[in-house]
Amino acid sequence: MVLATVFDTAAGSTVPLQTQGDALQAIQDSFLLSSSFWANIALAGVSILLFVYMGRNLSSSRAKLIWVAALLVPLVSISSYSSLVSGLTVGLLQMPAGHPLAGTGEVVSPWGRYLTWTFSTPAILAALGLLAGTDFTKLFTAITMDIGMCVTGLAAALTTSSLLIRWVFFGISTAFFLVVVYILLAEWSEDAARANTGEIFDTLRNLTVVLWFGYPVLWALGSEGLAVLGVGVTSWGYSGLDIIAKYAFAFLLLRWVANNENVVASNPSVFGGDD
Ligand code: RET
Repeated sequence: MVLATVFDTAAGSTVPLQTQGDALQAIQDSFLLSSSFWANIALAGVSILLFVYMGRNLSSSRAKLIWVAALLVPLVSISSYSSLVSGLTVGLLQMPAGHPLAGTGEVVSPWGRYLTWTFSTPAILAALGLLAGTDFTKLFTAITMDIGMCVTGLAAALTTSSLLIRWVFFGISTAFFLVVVYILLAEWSEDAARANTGEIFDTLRNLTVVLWFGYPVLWALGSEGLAVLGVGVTSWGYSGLDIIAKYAFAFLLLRWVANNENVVASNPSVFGGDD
């Protein structure tokens, strides 16, 4: 049971004040939740070492840029999961009326996930866009829409005033997401075919599109949405998706870049051209 500090309001009523210690206690009380964080800390650590090793012989600046973008993914991840497991970016929220968990007390919300996706997903898209040899306009569009998706996803998770507003933010986030999917499927696929990276791009694009659709589905079914799944299962769902969408993705990408550096080195510059 979580012990909340209480503070007195001007009107004389008392309001529970959550501390980081309360969140940490809630995490430590749930094996499912804490293991979903620790598994990713361990995997991110191994991935960082492996990816540094895999990029050791790269020499062209284009290949190195893709490598840095791929390396950022586990670097952001280890920071993200360390903040989650310490309770720093985990909240205890009272869900609004109408939510299935309304009135059941404080619901553990690992909102730090949505915040740190703002940094990790642009790195994934940068790596994919560079691999496809796309131009600056399309890269900028994909990344800014993706940031819009993450920030409005964070808003959906943190809104406690109204159930409707939670789902409105979910809808806005989904709209941003669909723009990203369109760019991946329609624009970058063509760019990659022109840049002779079509085969590996298509594999990574399919992996990305399929897995990324899992995130909103999990949000809708999990504790933040319809609460068909509990907090621990939802968190493991995200952690499982992360393991493939981040570490397996970056591994496949880096392995290909290390073996085909000459192909990416001859890609047109993302800042070049007049479009
Ligand atoms: C949310 C909820 C609102 C609607 C949508 C979402 C999509 C999230 C996605 C996350 C991908 C995260 C990755 C992280 C890697 O570090 C925010 C869950 C559309 C697509 C790949």
